[in-house]
Amino acid sequence: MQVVKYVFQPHGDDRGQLVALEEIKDIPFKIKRVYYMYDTKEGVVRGYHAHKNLQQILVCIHGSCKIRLDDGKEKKIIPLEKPYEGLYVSNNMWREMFDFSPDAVLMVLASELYDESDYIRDYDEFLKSVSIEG
Ligand code: T46
Repeated sequence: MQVVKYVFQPHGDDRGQLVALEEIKDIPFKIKRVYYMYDTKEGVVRGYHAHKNLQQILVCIHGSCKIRLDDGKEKKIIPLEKPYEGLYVSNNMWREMFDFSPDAVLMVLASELYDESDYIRDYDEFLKSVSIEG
């Protein structure tokens, strides 16, 4: 599995840092939705699903967390702890988010609007769908 992590350009000066993200230029898709999670309780694991079409970029803009990616053949754990790093998560990729620090804010840039029918929440169904794909 190839893990695609983006390192964004911080525009730093003596006031501090600013990161700007533009669709297509900095992000490989048009951004249709932004959401973020915060105040995640200790020991919580979120996710446990894949998407049929959705592509996303995950940025832990404050604090830290870990992402487990699983393409049906291989699993990888990717720590996110820098506000200028983004993890690309493609469709057909099982994801779990865990180990959130109490101050973690995980922001997600998404290629599609929210659509419950795009979720694959059953792990066996996910394995079947990726094996059919080849
Ligand atoms: C993903 C990972 C990284 C909405 O109403 N609109 C939205 O755009 C989203 C993302 C969620 N919701 C509602 C649906 C649920 O009632 O917010 C609630 C929590 O969503 P969910 O349990 O799906 O959250 P996670 O953290 O398990 O997964 C989320 C995204 O849903 C998912 O697409 O890839 O973050």
